[in-house]
Amino acid sequence: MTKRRKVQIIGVPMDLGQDQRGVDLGPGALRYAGLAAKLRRLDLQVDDAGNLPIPVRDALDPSRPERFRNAILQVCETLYRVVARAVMDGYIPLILGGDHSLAIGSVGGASDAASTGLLWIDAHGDFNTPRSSPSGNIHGMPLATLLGEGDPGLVNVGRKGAKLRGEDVVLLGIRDLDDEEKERVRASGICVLTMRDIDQRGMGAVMEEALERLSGHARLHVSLDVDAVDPREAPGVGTPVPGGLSYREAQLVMEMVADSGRLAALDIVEINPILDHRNQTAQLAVALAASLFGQRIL
Ligand code: 6HN
Ligand code: MN
Ligand code: MN
Ligand code: MN
Repeated sequence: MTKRRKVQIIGVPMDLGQDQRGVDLGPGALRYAGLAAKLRRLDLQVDDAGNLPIPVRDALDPSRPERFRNAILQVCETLYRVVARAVMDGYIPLILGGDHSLAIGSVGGASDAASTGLLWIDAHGDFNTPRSSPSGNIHGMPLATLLGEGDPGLVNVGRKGAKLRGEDVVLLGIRDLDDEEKERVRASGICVLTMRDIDQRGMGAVMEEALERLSGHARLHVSLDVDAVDPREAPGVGTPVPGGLSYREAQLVMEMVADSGRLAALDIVEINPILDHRNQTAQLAVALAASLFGQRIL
């Protein structure tokens, strides 16, 4: 008999990495959508660790953007330790955002003790640095940061230097890269599977390639930016981009990762309940999480 899997939910209501208000409400929206109950029905042990304390944006001086950066750095340091501890205690950490800048802490922490492959599902590449970024928003930089590029303070969160190499990462669902970001992604060695690849080859074949690319890793971290899904299915996001994953394509990604038996950590980020309709986007994310943790149609 295999040991019953344990999941630890860690809420990170952080909205400091971008401009659109409301993404800090994501952890609540996911809980109200029945996340824990849904996973418990899959015979997982689910422990909710509550939310990390996050500085309130309105209490930080907006004329000094470095205060946002410093606050993000502090949150990511804490999240790194919390996630590393969860893994040490035998949990699959499930991190609820908040914006995607939290991945600097979560992906770092999940790879603290053992090497981890990363499947980054997103409309965007999140591969800017402070130099390349047109917006200056840190949620557009976490993947570059994890590969050791950009702000040295953020790069050194948790442990010094890069947390992953390009070959440890697959980007999936991509359809919106900034001009300089495109060059940077191309030079990175990351396997990029864009919406065009999915259109042309179908999601099944694309996911086979993704898992093959990550086959050297016994542990996979899935970082799910919900804006990867088409805005018709997932309207509650701050940076929607048309032409995204269909409901079934997104489900197939989850089902195929589940079949691999290698899921080690999950981030669900960028849900903005203020922009959502009746919590539809959080409900979608809960359905995707259920598939990722092993729910099957038959
Ligand atoms: N996300 N590339 C744009 C930027 O501001 O750097 C958008 C980033 C979006 C980030 O959705 O996590
Ligand atoms: Mn995105
Ligand atoms: Mn993202
Ligand atoms: Mn609307």
